[in-house]
Amino acid sequence: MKYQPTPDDKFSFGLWTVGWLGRDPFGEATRTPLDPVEAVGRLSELGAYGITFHDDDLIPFGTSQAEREAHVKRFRQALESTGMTVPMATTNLFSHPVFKDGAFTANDRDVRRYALRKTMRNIDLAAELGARTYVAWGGREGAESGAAKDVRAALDRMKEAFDFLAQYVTEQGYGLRFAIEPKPNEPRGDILLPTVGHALAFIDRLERPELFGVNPEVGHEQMAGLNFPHGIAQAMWSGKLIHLDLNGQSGIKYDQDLRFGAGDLRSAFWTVDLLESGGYEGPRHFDFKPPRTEDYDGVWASAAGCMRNYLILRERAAAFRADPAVQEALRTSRLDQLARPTLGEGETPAQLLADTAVFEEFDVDAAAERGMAFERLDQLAMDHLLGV
Ligand code: 3MF
Ligand code: MG
Ligand code: MG
Repeated sequence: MKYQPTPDDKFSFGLWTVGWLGRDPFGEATRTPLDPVEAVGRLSELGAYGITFHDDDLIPFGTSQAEREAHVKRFRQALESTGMTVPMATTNLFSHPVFKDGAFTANDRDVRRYALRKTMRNIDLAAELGARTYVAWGGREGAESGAAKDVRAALDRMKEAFDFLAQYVTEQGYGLRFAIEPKPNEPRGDILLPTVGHALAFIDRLERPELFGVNPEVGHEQMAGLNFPHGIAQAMWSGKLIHLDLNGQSGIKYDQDLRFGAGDLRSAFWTVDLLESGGYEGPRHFDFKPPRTEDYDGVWASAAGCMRNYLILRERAAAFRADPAVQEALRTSRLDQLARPTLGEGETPAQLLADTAVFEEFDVDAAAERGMAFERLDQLAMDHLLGV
């Protein structure tokens, strides 16, 4: 069947996505709790290969040690019977009121130390279940007012936490890397490491940067008015795109978490084009929320829609790249020239200065008159996207 996902497509979902009960700031839950075991089974039937979780999605906060083991055992059995994997896990450092001022950067030192222990405990479980990526979204690391957070001190504490956790996974011999997930705001008024660019710059300051990458989310970059494909392209260029959260967003507003393909469809097209042509090999992970209007039939339809839209866009992007008219248009727009180094091999400043064709004899007006032909190129993309 066309657009039918298989495990080779590497689609994964957070337990908290299909498991979202529909509680929002203005209304109560519209759905009843979903058993993680059922989530594994349903997602596997739909064609996903992986499931991801926050510690508290799998083992409710405050569970005793004995009960904890029972939860893990049932989950592991579900994984084994379906062949589903756990490519990534993460920590909930935002729901419990203790984290109201953040976790790794909370002003309260005891809260920061507790957050480290909570994270270490779930890292152990992640490693045990074979995860390769550990995501860190600092949802409450931020502030609503100026004096409340000394941002430079908070970044010191953030670095301290990540350096410490990197030391822990290294000492334990876990084959895990961390992926930092940026978000500009919500639930805090302003969140630290708000965009992919901020996160990349932060990673460079860590003691073991090779153990870190980013987990960009479509809607998070778009909430900041940024171009998602450009953000992940820079992460790829830096060798730091190790995971990502795919979903849909319509412009600068609250974190909509629509299913992938909803919202900004053109951005979704370029995202898939880039992932597929740029050599990204990680999971295609969906972090979306089936709207609270939906019952469970709607939840599974929404999850299936994420994967279906990805596969449709993958086909359309491949057709775009393969089209001889597109290849010709790319040349007309001189993308081949952009791929060429600006300087000759080993060319020195003195040699460039001596080359009069570059400056003294360069016909600036003629160069300025050349059209770039981007509109024709973009219309070809549009035609492919629309399937005409
Ligand atoms: C919030 C998010 C988070 C993160 C998750 C880590 C609850 O906007 O996107 O989902 O993705 O905490 O993966
Ligand atoms: Mg989000
Ligand atoms: Mg996310």
